[in-house]
Amino acid sequence: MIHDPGAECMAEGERRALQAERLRAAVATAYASVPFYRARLDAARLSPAAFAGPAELGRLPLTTKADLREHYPFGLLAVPREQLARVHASSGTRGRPTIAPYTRADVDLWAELCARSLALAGGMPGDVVHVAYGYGLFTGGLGLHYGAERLGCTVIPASAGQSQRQVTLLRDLGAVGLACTPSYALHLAEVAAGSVRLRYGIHGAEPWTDAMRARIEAAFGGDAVDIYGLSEVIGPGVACECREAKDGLHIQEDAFLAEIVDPATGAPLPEGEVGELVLTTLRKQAMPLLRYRTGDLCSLARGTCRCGRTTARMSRVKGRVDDMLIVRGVNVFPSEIEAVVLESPHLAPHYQVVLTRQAALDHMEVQAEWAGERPTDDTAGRAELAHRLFERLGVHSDVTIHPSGSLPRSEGKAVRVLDRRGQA
Ligand code: DLL
Repeated sequence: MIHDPGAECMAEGERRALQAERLRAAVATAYASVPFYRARLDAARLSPAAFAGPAELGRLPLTTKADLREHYPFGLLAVPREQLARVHASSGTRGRPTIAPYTRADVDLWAELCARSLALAGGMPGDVVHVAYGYGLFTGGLGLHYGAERLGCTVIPASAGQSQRQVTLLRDLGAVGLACTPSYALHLAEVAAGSVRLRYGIHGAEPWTDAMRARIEAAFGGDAVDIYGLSEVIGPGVACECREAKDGLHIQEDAFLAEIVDPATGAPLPEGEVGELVLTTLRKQAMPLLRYRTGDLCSLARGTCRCGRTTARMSRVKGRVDDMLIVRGVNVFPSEIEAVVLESPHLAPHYQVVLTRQAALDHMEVQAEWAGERPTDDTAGRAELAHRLFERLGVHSDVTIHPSGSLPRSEGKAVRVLDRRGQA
């Protein structure tokens, strides 16, 4: 089921024209209502009246998280504060929170985009949808909640935590859809031990891999799709995979203009290349963002999808620009470590990476967990994992494999990396 075929299956030319019109309007509004953007555009000698649209996108200055921090909390509003219906905030723990303000129309748009996402996952009106993303300032819980209501579902606002009770509710209330982070889905799967069957899961807010998808789908029996978003831009619902193809996340292009740039230089990259995702909001009122650097690494693909949608698709997020680990000079993404760990049927889908410095050299330890009984002699198992990690990453790591159930489990975004290199 496609929730809004008009928006999601638009002909390419028609979409380009719509985006051009909305982009020009967004630039004009930002210039007229946000002093920060007026100063930026003036400095770039760019007059909204003369702005030609997407062809000239590269002339618009990039906006960064630092700009948001600098104008904390309400310095980038394009409407009077009284017109805000809601404020969420990012889950970041470093420094000031990043504020996500919404007008009533923004909340409405967000609900619409999350309804489209649930439909992408295979959701239908009448479904029981269990939302186990955190409720509160984090956008996951309320975003999917409003989306499921908009689609006409029965929503169970479980929020995160109390996993045993979650499993009881999932079973007793007959949920067919589960919304939570992929790491929490795996934990719930463990607690449910095969007692919960689902039609679909809609998982995001942190990077994950196809190997992890396979584990989640095997545990619950349904489709597990990837949903992407960030608080600053709107929350979940910016993009979502379709259950038919699971081949990239459909970007809601009537609401966002997506580009990929070189994270080092900010220069636009050709289609298909991996770089940093940059988003411009085309319909947001409270805090319109022009060319916002998400910090997320992915690539874009165009063309009609098997599901019938024509929207551009972003690849899974490979990691964040600032999450890339540099270990002895080698670039390492935690997602690559995950892929290697999950290739082994003897290991559980839980892992952690600990970085330390030993004799002035980076030292990486990968901690994994046995899926079942620990073998009496685990030397071969450890050597095998260390070898496969070296083949994939090009850098040596020590491997520890803990007994089943001993690594920490996450209820929200999983903490995969403990970087202790700065500590004495
Ligand atoms: O995580 C919004 C969200 C909630 C998305 C529920 C999906 C589901 P923030 O807390 O502001 O918002 O964090 C945004 O999380 O820039 C990415 O780095 C990361 N992220 C979000 N979705 C994905 C995903 C929410 N599907 C930041 N894959 C983003 C990988 C993701 N990373």
